[in-house]
Amino acid sequence: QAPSRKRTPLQDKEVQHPVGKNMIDIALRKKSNLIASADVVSSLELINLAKGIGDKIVALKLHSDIITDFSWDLVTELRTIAREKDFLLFEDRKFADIGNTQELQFKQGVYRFADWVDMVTAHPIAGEKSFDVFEPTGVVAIVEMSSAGALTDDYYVSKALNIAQKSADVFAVVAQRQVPDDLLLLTPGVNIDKKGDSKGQQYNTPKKVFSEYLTDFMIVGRGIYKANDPVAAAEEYRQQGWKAYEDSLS
Ligand code: 5FU
Repeated sequence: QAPSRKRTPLQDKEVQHPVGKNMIDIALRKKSNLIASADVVSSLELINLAKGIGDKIVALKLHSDIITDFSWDLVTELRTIAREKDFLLFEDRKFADIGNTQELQFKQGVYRFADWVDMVTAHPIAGEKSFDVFEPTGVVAIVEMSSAGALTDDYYVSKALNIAQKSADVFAVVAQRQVPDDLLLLTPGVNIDKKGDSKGQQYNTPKKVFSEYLTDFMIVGRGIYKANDPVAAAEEYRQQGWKAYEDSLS
């Protein structure tokens, strides 16, 4: 899909949510629109990764339920590193239930995300009111998925965007296309070297997502944490991503 509008620079975006504003401020301070997806399964790997790449990223995206030895010590340490290195903690929980259940999953249980994460992902599948349980945590609505055969077709995406725009807690969406300007666009499925994996993931280059989708932030997982040198890889993605963003301004 050819971009129909010019990109609005990050500093001119009309994002009202404090977490969204914070993301933009961090991006401009660091010249980075990189979100690293830390899909590692131990606290030690996670802490090492966070310390190593923390100053190159805007947010560290987590799947807390894959961490074998998840603990409150881990949360405390992550929060300390996030403060020192100036990035946000982003739990990719992909809530997808009725509001009451999501509230319990968000505030109770082992993870108690409400107590420590800056932003979470949620599917709009259960309707607008299901988003009302996350305040003041920022919500990133999943309106389109990167994987082959995803059910998020044009009809779903337009209905999902509608819900995202109506909710005051949603400041960003995950999608593989340009979205309305009042939402930040976060795009996963980004890798410099690979086209996809054997389980349906599909990759684009940083250049493509910034120039064609006009994404605001790219999400990179294996391209960084599986690299021989994750710190060097994070720097490479940061540079390529920021250059692609700047090129797409003109
Ligand atoms: F919503 C989505 C999506 O549509 N595609 C994704 O890949 C989320 N993701 C997440 O981004 C996924 O759960 C991984 O945590 C990450 C991509 O990791 P990769 O290693 O770069 O493929």
